[in-house]
Amino acid sequence: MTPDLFSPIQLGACRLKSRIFMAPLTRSRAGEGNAPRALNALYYAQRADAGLIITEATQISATAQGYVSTPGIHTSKQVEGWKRVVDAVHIAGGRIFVQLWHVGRISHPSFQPGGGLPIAPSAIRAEGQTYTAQGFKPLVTPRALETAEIPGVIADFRQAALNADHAGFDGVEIHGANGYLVDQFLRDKTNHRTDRYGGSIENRSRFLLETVDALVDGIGADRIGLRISPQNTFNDIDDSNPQALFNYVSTSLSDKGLAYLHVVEGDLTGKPVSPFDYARIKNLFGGLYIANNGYDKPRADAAIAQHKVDAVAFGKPFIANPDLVTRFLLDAPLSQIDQTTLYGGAEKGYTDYPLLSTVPDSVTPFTSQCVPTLNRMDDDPSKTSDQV
Ligand code: 8OZ
Repeated sequence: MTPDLFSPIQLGACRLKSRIFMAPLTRSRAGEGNAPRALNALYYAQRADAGLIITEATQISATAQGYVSTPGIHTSKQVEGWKRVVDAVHIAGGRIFVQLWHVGRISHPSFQPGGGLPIAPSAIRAEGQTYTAQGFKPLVTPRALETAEIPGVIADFRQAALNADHAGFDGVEIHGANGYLVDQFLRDKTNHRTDRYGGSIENRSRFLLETVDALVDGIGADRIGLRISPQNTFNDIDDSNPQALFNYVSTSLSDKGLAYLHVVEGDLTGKPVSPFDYARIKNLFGGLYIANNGYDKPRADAAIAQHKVDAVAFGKPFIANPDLVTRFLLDAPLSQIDQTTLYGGAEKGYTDYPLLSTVPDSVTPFTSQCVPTLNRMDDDPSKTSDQV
């Protein structure tokens, strides 16, 4: 049978009910201490019909934040908040991965411990602004990480994955896209290092590959996905040869057994892009390929039927349509997003988008299932980091 968006799929340890995934979406509505709150649990539970939810980008450490009110997963309060989100999604029959994020240079001293400079592979300022508690502020020239500091940042990613496991997440997605820290190491516009983390493609990929290995060691490969955006120039990032870079990354990941590779295709800024062979990335990686950026239902179904992609992550459609899966099934019209309520605030434009008023008895034939977490830490506090 030809697969389509509604064909179940095995993703790592999870049997997912459909190939309609919810893409990570920054909404800047975390509670006190950047901890998820009841409102966030409701928002995600409303969208639990997705085959898989990938949460909004979530900072892994105190230096990882770059925007106001984004959630973290490095304090005990944040992990407790996420537990409630995960439980709500599971009770509603959904499955959920958390996106692990370090913004690198896309930050501001007001987010940094002691008001220090943001960290990055190289001391190169990004053109642009970020939204702080005091409004929009220009990005600053970051501080280049010392070689000896890099294992500590990788350890923060690993600890965040362990914290995610503790919160009950079905898995994690490494945010390697959109010009944040991992992407800043990968691409040659932002990485001018002369140590073993800079220069050649192999060296620029080292930070990502060491991070993947640390997470595999922590929670197991089949619970780890990676998001990349080879052609994206959002956040003032670029590369002189993205095809060669991401061919190497895909090949290097091919024997690691990861759950999936999630690819933002094209450029989020809307700039025209040069030809790029995404099929080659899929083939070299060899595992599940999740596509994202501007897909609608017909295009997604066609790409799945032609085996160009295994699943599609939908972003904006999931903001305005908590029942997107039902609407796709019924070919019902979609609500449009309200641009003014994308970031910050509370219920308005977040948990108050309408559902269809009439829904058939059974729209999702079964729920997604994951095998019990293999490496779940028990409740012995000595097994958790001092951050949790
Ligand atoms: C929009 C606004 C703030 C952050 C990304 C985490 O691009 C983001 C983001 C998007 O991945």
